[in-house]
Amino acid sequence: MSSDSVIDNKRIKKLAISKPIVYGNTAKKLEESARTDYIPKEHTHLWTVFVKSPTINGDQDLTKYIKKVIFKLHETYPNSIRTIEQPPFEVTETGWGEFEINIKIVFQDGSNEKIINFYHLLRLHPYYMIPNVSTDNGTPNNGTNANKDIKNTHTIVPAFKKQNVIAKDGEKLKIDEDKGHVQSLFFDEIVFNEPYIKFFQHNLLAPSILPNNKTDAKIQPFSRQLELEEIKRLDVATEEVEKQIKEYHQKLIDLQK
Ligand code: SLL
Repeated sequence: MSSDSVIDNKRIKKLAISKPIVYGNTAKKLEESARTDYIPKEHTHLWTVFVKSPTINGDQDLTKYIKKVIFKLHETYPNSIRTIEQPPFEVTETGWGEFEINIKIVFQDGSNEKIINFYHLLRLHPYYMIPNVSTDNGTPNNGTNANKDIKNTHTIVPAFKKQNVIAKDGEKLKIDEDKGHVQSLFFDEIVFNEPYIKFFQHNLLAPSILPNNKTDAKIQPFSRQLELEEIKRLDVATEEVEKQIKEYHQKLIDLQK
């Protein structure tokens, strides 16, 4: 072994590189007329589940470090394990039901990174879950006109027409009820902790640049502009909370008097 490869196989201590990633699904209702011989009558939706890059270079960036993505569908699907070895890392299918899709991201050889394993709930319908919040009298607040789910810890509420809503855990849910379109997106980051020098140099070194503006919001709604807008909203919210704390603090002092 040459001294070069000994160095190549060293990890870079204390370095963490993060790469942005977007995953989720789009779905649209299938008109009955569209259900041809190839599409069974009971299949009500056409959907695509994907892992993609929100950066300017898009999936070209992803292939630097992602070798393949494995989507495990519900067992009602034939060949339910779908391995995608080149971009776009996606699976398009038709079906009738929502289910958890298991997604595994496998990294390029030489990275020595463990497989990332997670789940995405395939969304076909314009509904989302909100956690039940206890009201002052201790009874759970189920919202109006809402159905309770079995565990009674979440309430299912219809999402508003044509809206972008942040549902639970940062899910970006986009709905166009008239057209029967639903989009459920998650933005996340893959963190490479103490990467190998060679892998870092060949596969991770190029910066991952988010697009500047929202012009391509239809394809992927994550951009530096939106990030800045969100930071501003957070600043406003923080200020408001601080103001309220001060007010309550004053009230408390007055009451004590
Ligand atoms: C449900 N627990 O009952 C879920 C299961 C399964 C979805 C959903 C079938 C596709 C096919 C399909 O859409 N499965 O027949 O090829 O809602």
